[in-house]
Amino acid sequence: MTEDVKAQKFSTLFRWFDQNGDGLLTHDDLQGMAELFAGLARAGDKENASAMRNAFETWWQLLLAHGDSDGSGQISRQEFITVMETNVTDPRHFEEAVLAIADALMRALDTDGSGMLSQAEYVRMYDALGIPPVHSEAAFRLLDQDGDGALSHAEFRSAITEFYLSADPKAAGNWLLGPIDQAT
Ligand SMILES: [Ca+2]
Ligand SMILES: [Ca+2]
Ligand SMILES: [Ca+2]
Repeated sequence: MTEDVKAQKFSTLFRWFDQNGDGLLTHDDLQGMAELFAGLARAGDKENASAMRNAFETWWQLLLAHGDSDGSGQISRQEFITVMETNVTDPRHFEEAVLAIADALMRALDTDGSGMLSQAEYVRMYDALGIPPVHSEAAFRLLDQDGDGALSHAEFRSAITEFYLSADPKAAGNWLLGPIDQAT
C-alpha cells in the first residue's frame, strides 16, 4: 500500500507536467514547465531562471534515457511513475534535477531576500505554476514545521524531498501540489 502513495503523487505530477493534456510527456511539455518556473524569477534574475531551465532539461534527459521503455520519444503515465521511482529519485539524480529546481525556485520566490519565504512569497508560486491555490494556506502551515510563520530553505527542501521520497500518506510534503490523486 505504501508504494501507492508515491504512485499517486507521481501521477499528480504527471498530470501537472503534461502541459498540453494529451496524456504523454514530451520535451515540449518539460520546456513548458521550465518556462513557467523561469517566469517566477524577477526580470534580470538570469541566474535562477537558467538554473531552473537547465535542471528541467536534465530531468527530461533522465526521463528519456531511463524511462522511455518503448523508445517513442514520449513518456506515458506508467513510464513516468516507474522512472520516477527507480531513477529520478535516486540520490545523485534527485539532487541535479529536482533539488536544483527547488533551490533556484526558493531563491527566485524570496523577493525580499530575507532567506525565508513569507506566506505571500510562497503563495505567489501557486497561481504562476498553475497549481489550484485553494489549499495553499493549509499547505503553508503544514510545511512551516517550526511554526515561525515563514518557510526556511531547510523547510522548503524538506517539503520537496518528502513529496518525492516519502511513502507516508500523512507526510506534510505530500501537500506541495494540493491533495494528491486518489486513483492512478
Ligand atoms: Ca503532453
Ligand atoms: Ca522572504
Ligand atoms: Ca518556519
